[in-house]
Amino acid sequence: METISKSSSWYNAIFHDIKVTYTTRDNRRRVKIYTGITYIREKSCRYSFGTVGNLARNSVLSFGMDGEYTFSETFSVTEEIRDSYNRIGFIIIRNFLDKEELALIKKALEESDSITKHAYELSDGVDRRSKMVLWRHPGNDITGIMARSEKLAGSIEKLLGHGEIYHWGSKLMMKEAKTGGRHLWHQDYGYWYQNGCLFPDHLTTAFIAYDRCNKENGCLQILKGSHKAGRIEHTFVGGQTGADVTRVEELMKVCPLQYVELQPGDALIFHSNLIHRSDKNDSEQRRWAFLISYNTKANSPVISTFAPAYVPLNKVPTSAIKSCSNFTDMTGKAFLDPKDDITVKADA
Ligand SMILES: O=C(O)CCC(=O)C(=O)O
Ligand SMILES: [Fe+2]
Repeated sequence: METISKSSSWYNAIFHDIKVTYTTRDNRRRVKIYTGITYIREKSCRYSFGTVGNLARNSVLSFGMDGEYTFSETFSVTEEIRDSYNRIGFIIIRNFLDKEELALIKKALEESDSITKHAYELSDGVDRRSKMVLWRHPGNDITGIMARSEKLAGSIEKLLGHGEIYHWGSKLMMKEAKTGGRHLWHQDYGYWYQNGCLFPDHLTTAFIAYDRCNKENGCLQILKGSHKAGRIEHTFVGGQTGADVTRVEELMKVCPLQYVELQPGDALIFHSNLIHRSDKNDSEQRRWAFLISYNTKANSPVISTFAPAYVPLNKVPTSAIKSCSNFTDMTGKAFLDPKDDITVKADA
């Protein structure tokens, strides 16, 4: 998110879907969203000053992408954040994990093999394989504490607004340099439907960047607002479940494609019907990311599959992440053996 003061030259620029945050003279914080392309000329800039009116003398205007926020100690899910999520199907929270938290997670992922030894690969339907580790329950190690933390689980509970949430599943997506595979266009609810969850609005995923994610190393791509299209038909393509290609092509004409470029620690939280994909990784940069998914107690599956029925999450305070010293004991996580997953073909 770009923060630009009233005096700096932020005019003569083109923005796509911007959010303008400003302070009025009577010190109230206001937010305006301009969808589509906004060309800010010096003139129209005065005009927006005019329309927003009564700007405080030293007001700071923040221009950010629609749905983008920054984490701070005072961060909480506001009505504005919920509105963004419901309108466009996702939000981005920059700096969600700080350097200290990332360094602790590194101990579990790179200084021990207690998570990565459970990795397996699935064909991407073309010529690459996607490497990942899946687990059903959070457990008590640093990655589980993160998933159960007030800042993640508490925020998601508020964002969904459908009562108590629980851990639906976590993935460490290990998109390796030079070899990492693609993910085809899909909705997560395309396969979670098969796990017997009735309401897509009750399911969401936090994609948390562990490495930097950019176009070069296959960052996530999303079709903004596509969650409003409902569930699209999905079929097997290679080892993965992919959304009906013709329907996706039509939706691409009306739902803008957005590359979600993230720095380590940034989080994207997206609706289970938001259509997304990612490219193979031809770059020298590894792209590892966590995908932590949640469901609500009220939406516990009506059939029995490998996916967990409601079990309390046991939230912990955010400070528990930094005080966690368990980087190796993965008891209770229930790592997935792909042979148990009815929505993928492990041997494809
Ligand atoms: O990590 C990625 O690029 C996409 C993964 C994904 O969408 C999924 O596992 O459902
Ligand atoms: Fe997905």
